Amino acid sequence: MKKVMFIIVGFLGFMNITKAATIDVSVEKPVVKVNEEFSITVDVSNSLEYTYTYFKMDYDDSKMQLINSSEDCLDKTCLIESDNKVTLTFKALAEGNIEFSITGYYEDDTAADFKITKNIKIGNYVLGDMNKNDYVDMTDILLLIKLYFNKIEADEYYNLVGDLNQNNKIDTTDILLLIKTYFKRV
Ligand SMILES: [Ca+2]
Ligand SMILES: [Ca+2]
Repeated sequence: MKKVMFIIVGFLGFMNITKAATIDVSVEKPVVKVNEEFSITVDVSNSLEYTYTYFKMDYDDSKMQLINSSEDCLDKTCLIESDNKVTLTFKALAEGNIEFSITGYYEDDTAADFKITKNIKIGNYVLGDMNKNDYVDMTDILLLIKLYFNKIEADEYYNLVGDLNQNNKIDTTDILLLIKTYFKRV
């Protein structure tokens, strides 16, 4: 009997852990260029029992700045009551690696028992921009395909901007991601 109780308590404990991980944070691009705008989406729609009423963000505001949001945000605090998704638009201000984190808060101002951290890299190039014209175009796709098949010579710049999935090599996923980026833009 004792054993069964332990199993039940253990299972309930596991359920609680699963429930806690309910805020989803996705960053639009792994690398952005200085002055480029990018979005971060905070999504609680997968939450089994949504109870957070607001969340607080933490990031270096000398490197990125919030310029727009789909919900009310003030001083890095955003309401997330009415909608299950908040889209935040930022502008990259200076080069560097930024830690962006979010903590959910309950109505009585106590913090939820977790924090989500994402890394954002602000560089001096547009990801996927092989021909250096500051945006993703058809020529970039062709150049990346050529690079993949060794038809053009690899260099530091190509390897940097062509690595869309950030795994330190040029692979077919990079080509697919660049095609996706291109069609999203046109
Ligand atoms: Ca380009
Ligand atoms: Ca890659």
